[in-house]
Amino acid sequence: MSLALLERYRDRLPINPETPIITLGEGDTPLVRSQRLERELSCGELYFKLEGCNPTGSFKDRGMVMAVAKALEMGSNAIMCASTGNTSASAAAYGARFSLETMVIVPKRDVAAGKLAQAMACGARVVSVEGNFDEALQIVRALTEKYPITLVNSLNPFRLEGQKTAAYEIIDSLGGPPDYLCIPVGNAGNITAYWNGFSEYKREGGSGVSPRMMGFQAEGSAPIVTGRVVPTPKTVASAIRIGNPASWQKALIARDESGGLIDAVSDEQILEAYFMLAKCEGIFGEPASASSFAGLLKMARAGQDFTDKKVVCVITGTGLK
Ligand code: AN7
Repeated sequence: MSLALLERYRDRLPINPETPIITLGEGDTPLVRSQRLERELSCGELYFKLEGCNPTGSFKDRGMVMAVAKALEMGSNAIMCASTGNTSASAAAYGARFSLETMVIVPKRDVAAGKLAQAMACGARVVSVEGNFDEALQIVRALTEKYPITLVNSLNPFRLEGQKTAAYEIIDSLGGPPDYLCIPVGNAGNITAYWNGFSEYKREGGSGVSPRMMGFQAEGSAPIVTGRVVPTPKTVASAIRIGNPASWQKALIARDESGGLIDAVSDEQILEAYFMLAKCEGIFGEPASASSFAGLLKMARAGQDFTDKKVVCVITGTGLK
C-alpha cells in the first residue's frame, strides 16, 4: 500500500498533530510518456499527467482531501461548493466518506450527467440554479459567509495546498521540473496550485529552473486572455465554462513569474486534441482536459521549437463522465 497523499507530503502541507490523515486513495497518478505525439510535434520529451486516475476521476481530489481534513480538524459538519461538475463529485465523495453533510450548487444547463450522478449517488444535496458557474459561486460565497458551512471551492486555501502536490509528483518522476507545463484554465485554481508547488521547490534550492506555465482557456470562456469578464461563457468544454475566475490575479502571477502565457483554444482545437489523445495515445480525458494538449499543438504549429524540451500536459479529468 502506498502512503496517503497527506502523509507523503505532510512536511509541505498545512498539517499539524490535530489534522486527521484521511484518504480515498488520491494522488500518485501516472506520468505517461508519449508514444507518438512527441515525434509528431518534434518535442524532446512529452508526458501526460493522468489526473483522471484520481478516485472520483479528476484532480479535484487532491485539494478536496486537504480541505476536508481541515474542515474535520476545525469541527465542521457541512461542506458546500459551486461547480461545473468535478468539484461537486469530489466534495460529495469525501463528504460521504468522512460524514460531512454536502451541498453543491451547479448551473442548470450543461453539467455532464456522470458528474451529477456521482454527487447524487454519494448523497449530496444538489441544487441547480438558473445561471452559470459564476452565479452559482456567488450564492455559495454568500451562504458560507452567513452559515457555519465550510466552503470547499478553490477560494478555500487548503484546496490549492493539496493540489500543489501534483507539481511535486512530476518533479519526483522526472528528477526535476519540466521546461513547460501545459494546463487547462477555468477558475484558475489549478495553475496557481502547480505554480506554488514549483516555486516552493525552487525556493528550497531544488533547482535553478522552473517550468513556464502555459495555461489554456476555451475561446468562448477566455476572460484572462481578453482581460474582461465573460458574462455568458460558452464552450463545448463544460468544466471550464467560467467567465470570472476566482484565482484570476494569481494566475497572472503564475504566468508572469514563470515566463509563461495564458492563451485561448477554440472548440474545434479542443475536440481535435481530444480525439488525437485518444487515437494516438489511448488517453481518454474529458474535453476540458484536452485543452492543455490543444494549446501545445497550437504553439507547435505556430512554429515554436520544443526539440530539446521536456513538456508535461496535465490531463485533468477522465473522459468517462
Ligand atoms: C477536468 O468542477 O471548476 O482552473 O467546478 O473539471 O482550477 O478551475 C472544474 C474545473 C480543468 C479547470 N479540467 O481547473 C468545477 C471546476 C477539469 C475541470 C478544470 C476543471 P481550474
